[in-house]
Amino acid sequence: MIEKIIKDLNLPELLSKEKMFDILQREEYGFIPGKPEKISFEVEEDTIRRFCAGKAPCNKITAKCTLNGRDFSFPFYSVIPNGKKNLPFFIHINFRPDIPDRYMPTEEIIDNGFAVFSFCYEDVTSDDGDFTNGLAGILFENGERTDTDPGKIAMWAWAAHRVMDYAETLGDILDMKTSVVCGHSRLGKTALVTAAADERFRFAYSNDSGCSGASITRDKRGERVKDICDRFPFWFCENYKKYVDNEHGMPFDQHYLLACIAPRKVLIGSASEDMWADPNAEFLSCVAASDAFENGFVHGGELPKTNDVFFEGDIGYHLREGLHYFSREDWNRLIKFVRLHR
Ligand code: GTR
Repeated sequence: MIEKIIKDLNLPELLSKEKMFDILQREEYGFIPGKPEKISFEVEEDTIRRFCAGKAPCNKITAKCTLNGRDFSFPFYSVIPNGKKNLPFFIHINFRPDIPDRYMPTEEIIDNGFAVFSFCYEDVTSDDGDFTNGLAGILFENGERTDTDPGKIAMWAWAAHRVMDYAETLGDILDMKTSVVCGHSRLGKTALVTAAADERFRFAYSNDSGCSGASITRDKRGERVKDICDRFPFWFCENYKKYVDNEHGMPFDQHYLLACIAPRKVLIGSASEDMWADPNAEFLSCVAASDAFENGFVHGGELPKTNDVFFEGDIGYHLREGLHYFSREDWNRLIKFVRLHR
């Protein structure tokens, strides 16, 4: 049944990672800005006093970058269990700078033996059409973009790369082979772009990322390219507008984004009541990207049912019950997937 659905979608065939990621950047997200010429980190220790009862201090770190000869800084946070080595870790791209946060049960993450870094996406650049502030303001004269210049998702992904630059400075405290980037919704889209662009991320987790994220766009229910370009054109490059009401004309679909992360691991999370994102379309992307992975997607051969968990392959999928939200249940499943594939 799944094979027939996939066949009828007439998806573009998988290409080399370089070709696919070039198309995605040119037509959808814009080209991710380059590495900063210079970067340094300023660390404020114990930002939240007695955090986690002293088990895991929370530090606030400022990344100080020079890019295109101009200075740009943004804050992020680390919570790292004391006295441990070789810790698996998350880089969580979040909606808020709060620690803990309703999308980030920090103490439980720590208790599971992980370290966690996070930043608030709007501390990098605003979530709107203003291209004169934050990182956007450093990149563009007068806030004007060409057709392939980065949208906001590409800029938030760039910031996640800078957090990884910091993680690399911590020596044997972290297990660099178990680095996970994760995010919810628009930031789930961002997590996938982050990992597609940078092989230092060994795992990517997209939670309810839907349209222009994990979901196959062709014949998708809920949000369409038109809806997202009407409300959030600034998340993408200008070229993406060409595909409004022209989804079958796209020389790519979202399975390219997942395939770009191979041979590393990807987990896609859906929520049963999130029809705007479309759980079936998120599942179909995993099926369509499967061949790019050494151990492809292992599933039940039918469209997913609530509480299905398919963790065997290098690309995994789960369908949680409930609404559009990054819940503890999602985190617990993500932790399980990472442990299984570590
Ligand atoms: C919605 C948007 C989705 C999703 C979500 C979010 O309004 O249409 O694509 O990204 O926002 O980020 O919360």
